[in-house]
Amino acid sequence: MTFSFRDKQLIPIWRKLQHGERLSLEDGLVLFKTNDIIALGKMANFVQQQKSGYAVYFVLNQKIEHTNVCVLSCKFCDFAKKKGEPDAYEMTTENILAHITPEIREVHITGGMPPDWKWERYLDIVRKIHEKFPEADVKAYTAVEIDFFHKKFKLSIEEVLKQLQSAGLRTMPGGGAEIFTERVRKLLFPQKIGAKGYLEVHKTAHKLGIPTNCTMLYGHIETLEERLIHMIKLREAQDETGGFLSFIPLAFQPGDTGISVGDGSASGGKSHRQFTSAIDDLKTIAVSRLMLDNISHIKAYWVMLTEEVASVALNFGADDIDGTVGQERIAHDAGAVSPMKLAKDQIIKIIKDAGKIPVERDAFYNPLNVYSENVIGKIPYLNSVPFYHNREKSAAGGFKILPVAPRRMGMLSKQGQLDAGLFSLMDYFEQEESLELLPWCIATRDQVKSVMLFSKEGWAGLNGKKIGITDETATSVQLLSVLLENKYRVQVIPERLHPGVNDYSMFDAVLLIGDEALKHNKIGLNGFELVFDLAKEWYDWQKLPFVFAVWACRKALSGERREELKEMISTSLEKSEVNLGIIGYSHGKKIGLTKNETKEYLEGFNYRLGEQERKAMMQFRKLLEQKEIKI
Ligand code: V47
Repeated sequence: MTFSFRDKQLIPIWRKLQHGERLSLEDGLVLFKTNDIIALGKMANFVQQQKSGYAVYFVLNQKIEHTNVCVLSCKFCDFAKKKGEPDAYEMTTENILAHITPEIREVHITGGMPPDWKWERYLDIVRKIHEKFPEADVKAYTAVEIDFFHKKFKLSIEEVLKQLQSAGLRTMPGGGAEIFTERVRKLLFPQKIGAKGYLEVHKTAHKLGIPTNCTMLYGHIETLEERLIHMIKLREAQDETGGFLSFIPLAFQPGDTGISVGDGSASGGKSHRQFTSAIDDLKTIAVSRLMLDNISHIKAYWVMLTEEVASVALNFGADDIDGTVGQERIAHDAGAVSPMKLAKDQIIKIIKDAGKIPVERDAFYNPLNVYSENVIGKIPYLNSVPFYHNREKSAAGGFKILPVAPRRMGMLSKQGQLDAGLFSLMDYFEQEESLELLPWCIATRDQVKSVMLFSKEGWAGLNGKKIGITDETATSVQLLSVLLENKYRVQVIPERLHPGVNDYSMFDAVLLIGDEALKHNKIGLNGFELVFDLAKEWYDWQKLPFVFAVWACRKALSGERREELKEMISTSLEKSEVNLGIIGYSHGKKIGLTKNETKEYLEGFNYRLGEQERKAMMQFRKLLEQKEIKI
């Protein structure tokens, strides 16, 4: 991709990005200070498209702010009230339930910290919502609230989270991070936890299988360096746990807080109160997309940005716009001019107007519905790159590409929402009646390196043991189950792994696939001495290749569109095959592979469906049909 730079200082940064290299604090400052806003936006959009294609996510959510009574007095907050003040309120669990409707898929709970609530009341809110609305994921309580519970109820942070998890908590919101420097903390929120406390709570949650979001409150007294220090601290934490789902830059709403914007102190008078500028908002979204290379999603929170700025932000690196929200007070009490809620149709319109694909999601970013025509699914792993190389960058072919985990691709196809895709073999088997097989696949003859069982025991020793299995695809799970039952004759206790969380210590073995497996195949997985490559296990046993995924399109797709699709796949593959090391380079680099390792890995696949591959598919199907135990 080429475009012209008016600010030549951006060119070395662009080179780094194209090579998948991480940006430094100094790079971040250049980005923040540039006047070349268009180039900045294009770079961020480029990186976003590598991660999410044309998708922009939203969720049908309801915000619940259960009380505004708070023992803290943070300078930037207009929401908090003291008990007994005229505008103070406290909701009962029944009040809360009355705000939730059956179509809601995420309930986002955060509020003040009142002096007299009992622990049971917080648990009760989560439990009752979960019981009454099991389809809605409960995203509850910020790190600051968790820390408050820990101190007030004398429970460890882990215990607080475990009890909430048993009550039905699925994820945690990112609020309360503010700015991670002690200077800002002392001036604006001296009673609140700082970076260390915030990160400790989030890392503990990740360890327990609770993914979380993270935020940054900007546009008050912080400096640009402080914004970057904040982002880098989050990036380091994400390197450790992988549990952050999204990053949300929160634009400061000045309200009656008495803080003036951007003067580096907390002493501004009311006469200087200002909202952040749209330019600053867009720069902050773009810089966060570029700095936070290991966080999948950047959210343009329309409540604080306004609909107009959020819409432009979708071409400045953001791939999420939050959701319908329902009713919001933290920002509105501080003067936000956005509406209190948005209708689903309005959100879809904003996303479409930005030229993107509206994808309705759950709290874990699993796609539930796609609101666009001509969409093709893309497995987001390195081994699929040869089929799509250069395709994300132009929707010109008429097809829009949606990166999605294999299992979810199968679900969307079942709902009739995809025209075509590289389907996990099990999904193709299941939908054979409505899908037409195309002559391309992802198959291996021997080892695969990216469908791996990391184990504490040899195969025989796994009998009766707990195995963590990936949530992302059914094919590898079924391959494992065939190997266990028919080749090794052992029975295990399978348990689904939580998405985005990588603490596997409670398992005797874990099955990983895709980039995660490839990365750990190279560097090892702590605590798991033995590593089995499932394709090799299959090959040694059956002397056949293994077909992990096949290209297929809807049978109902018109002849013309089908030809366009075939043309797209075959030209992309032909161009890629002569240059596998180069086309996979930046993707490979992100998972720690050298150019040669990437080349060798990609060369290990057969991308065309030949006689042997078809035979292997039939053999696998036969074994599945004979199987007694279903995982
Ligand atoms: O924790 C407080 C911030 C947060 C102001 O995780 C203010 O998906 C701007 O965290 N101006 C709550 N911000 C909101 C929040 C959030 C929002 C949307 C999505 C998610 C998510 C999280 O709002 C607070 C605080 O950091 N805040 N006062 C203000 N005057």
